[in-house]
Amino acid sequence: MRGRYMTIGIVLVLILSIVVVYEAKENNLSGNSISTIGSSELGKLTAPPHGVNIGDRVIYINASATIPVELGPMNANASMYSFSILGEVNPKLEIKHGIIVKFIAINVDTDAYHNFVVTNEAPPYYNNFGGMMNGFYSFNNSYGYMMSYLPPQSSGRYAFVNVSYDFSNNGTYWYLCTYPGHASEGMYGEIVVN
Ligand SMILES: [Cu+2]
Repeated sequence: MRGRYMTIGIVLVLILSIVVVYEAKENNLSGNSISTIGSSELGKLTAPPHGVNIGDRVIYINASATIPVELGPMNANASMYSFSILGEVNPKLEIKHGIIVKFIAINVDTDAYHNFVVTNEAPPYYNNFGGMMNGFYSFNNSYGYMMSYLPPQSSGRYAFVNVSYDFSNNGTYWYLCTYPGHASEGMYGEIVVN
C-alpha cells in the first residue's frame, strides 16, 4: 500500500515538473540560458518601454528597462552585420547613470550566428578577434559577460538570451558581436552613460 502511494506521489511530482518546465519555456523572457520565441512574441517587443525614447539612430534610456535587441536583421539596409534596437540600426544608447538595463538579445538572422556583448574596448575591431584576448570584453574594469553565439532562426523560432548590465559608472562603452569578422564589418554601436 505504501509503495503504491509512493509511486503515485512520484508520478505526480514528475507531471508537475514537466508542466513547470513547459510553462517556463513558453513564457520565459527572463532566463539566462538560450531559449526561443516565435514571431508573434517577437512582434510584441517593438514598443519602447517606459522611460525609453527613440531619436534618429539614438535611444535614450532614462529608467531601468528591458530592451529587445535584434541580431542580424535582414532588412537593415546597411548590412546584415548589424543590430536593430527598437527599429534603429546600430543606434547609440544614451543611458542615464545608475540604471540597470536588461537586454533581450534575439537572433533574427536566417543564416548567421551572432551575440551581443558590452565592452570598454573602442573600435576599430579587427577581423580575427574571435579568439578573444583576455579582458577584451571587459566591462567596468572587470571581465564582461561573454554571451554564447545564438544560432540563426529555424522553423520560425528565434533564439534569444537575456543579459543585464548595471550602468553605474559614467563613461563610453560599446556593444558588439564577437563572432569573427562581424564587428569589423560594422556590427557594433556606442553606449554613453552619464
Ligand atoms: Cu554577428
